[in-house]
Amino acid sequence: MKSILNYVDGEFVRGRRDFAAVNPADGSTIAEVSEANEDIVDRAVCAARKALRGDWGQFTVRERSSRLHKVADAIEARFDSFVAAEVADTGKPIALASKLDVPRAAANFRTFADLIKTAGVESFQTETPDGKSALNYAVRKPLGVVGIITPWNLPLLLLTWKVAPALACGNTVVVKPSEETPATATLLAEAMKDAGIPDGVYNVVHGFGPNSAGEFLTRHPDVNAVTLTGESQTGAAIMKSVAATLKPVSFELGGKNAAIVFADCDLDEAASGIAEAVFLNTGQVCLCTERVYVERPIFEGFVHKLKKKAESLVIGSPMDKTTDLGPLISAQHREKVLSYYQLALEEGAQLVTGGGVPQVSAALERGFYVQPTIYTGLPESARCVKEEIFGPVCHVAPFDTEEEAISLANDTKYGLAASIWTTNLKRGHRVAQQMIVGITWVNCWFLRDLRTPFGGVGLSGIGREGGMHSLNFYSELNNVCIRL
Ligand code: NAD
Ligand code: 6OH
Repeated sequence: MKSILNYVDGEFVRGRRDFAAVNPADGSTIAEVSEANEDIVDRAVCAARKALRGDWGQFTVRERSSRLHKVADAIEARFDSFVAAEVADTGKPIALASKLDVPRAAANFRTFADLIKTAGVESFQTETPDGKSALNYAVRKPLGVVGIITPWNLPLLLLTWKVAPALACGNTVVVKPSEETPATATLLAEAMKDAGIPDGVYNVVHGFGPNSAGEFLTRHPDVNAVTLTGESQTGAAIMKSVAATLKPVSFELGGKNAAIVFADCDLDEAASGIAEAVFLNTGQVCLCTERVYVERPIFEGFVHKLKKKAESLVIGSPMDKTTDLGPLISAQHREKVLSYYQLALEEGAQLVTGGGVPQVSAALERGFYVQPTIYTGLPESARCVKEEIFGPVCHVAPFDTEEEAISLANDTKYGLAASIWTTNLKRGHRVAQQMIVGITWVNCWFLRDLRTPFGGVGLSGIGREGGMHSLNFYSELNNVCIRL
């Protein structure tokens, strides 16, 4: 059986006990993962602290940038291994991992490697009361040791989305990948070695959240900042744990994202776009749409088209290049999603399609598959309309006016993403600007430019990452004021 170990100060380290990594497509155990106890987490944090004082801390920005490009090269050189590891851990289709997850990991490093070289800082010439002046300018410095905690849905993409800017700013990191998907963070350690990143700069500790590696890391007094992508309640738990040491946090959390489809949209484009937004990665993307509001004259036609799209998705082995929909991440998550399928009916939903477990081949019978599912007819107060399900499912409801659509879309405690589908440019701008979210797409979804602000409102997060927003989170600015 393959072992997945912790990575501390450039060495692979075994913990005191193991837990199983399971392939969601067939329920088989793919590796034994070594859980980091508190001592290993402490060693990782100490190694990261020591590395700040070593070569890494002396590197010029140009040198750091060049090494980060080498990390991207090393990921590309190991492309097939990263894809295979990600597919085995998550059950996502190989086509998706090859098109999205692994290329984005390399792109994350290249983007921040380039950005750090050109990033400016603020400066002001300040008039003083005596009629003279002073010069203010800010100096960018690393925060120190950054604790990075990541989820299972896009494991490598989301980990590198934080590791790349943290390293670009000169920090060292200790990462705690999800217990469900430990493989690619560990493989990244090998890419770091290939790229000449000094020992101790990138460390990996495996384990769970509460009373395990996640909590040991976030409460460690020598960690300078914590960044999390995960559930909203995990953000709340981590906030408590960092409170005693006042660490800055950046949280990218859950969502209950809405799409608004106006009667003047391109109906085929909207149906295709929303099918992707609901079902990509089996609905396990924080940005996925779970609420669709459609202007009444096209409601029936839209539901019909979306149903056809859902029913045409190929459910199958993640290793098959034609598969659109893989399994959910775990048996436990499948229980959760199926319980919402049941609840939707109890809350009065009409089932348009799906609602259960699909027929799959004998080899996949122990996998965690569910059907792509569409409901209509729920009241807005229904739990299925309010709570994040995180599966391949949406509820579609009609609306009559623009004002009503805006108010329905915004009626949520979350606020991550929204999409608007219209051919009326003025309306697109007008409605987009009224969405209470971090990201609004018009006639598209999950179209990313890594320089743009990314994050959420309300239960969807704290802060923004992306481009300069990432550089600002992962650095301390020291303002220097000189009397001239
Ligand atoms: P999760 O919150 O259960 O786990 C995320 C990570 O936090 C894991 O590594 C876990 O071990 C760790 N963790 C859990 N409790 C902890 C604690 N008390 N202290 C320290 N660490 C702890 O999330 P998940 O189930 O892995 O991922 C799915 C969730 O993530 C969904 O809610 C989804 O919307 C959200 N998500 C948000 C974004 C975004 O960018 N906003 C992106 C991806 C996923
Ligand atoms: C959530 O599951 C997806 C988040 C995506 C990003 O953070 C990104 O940078 O594209």
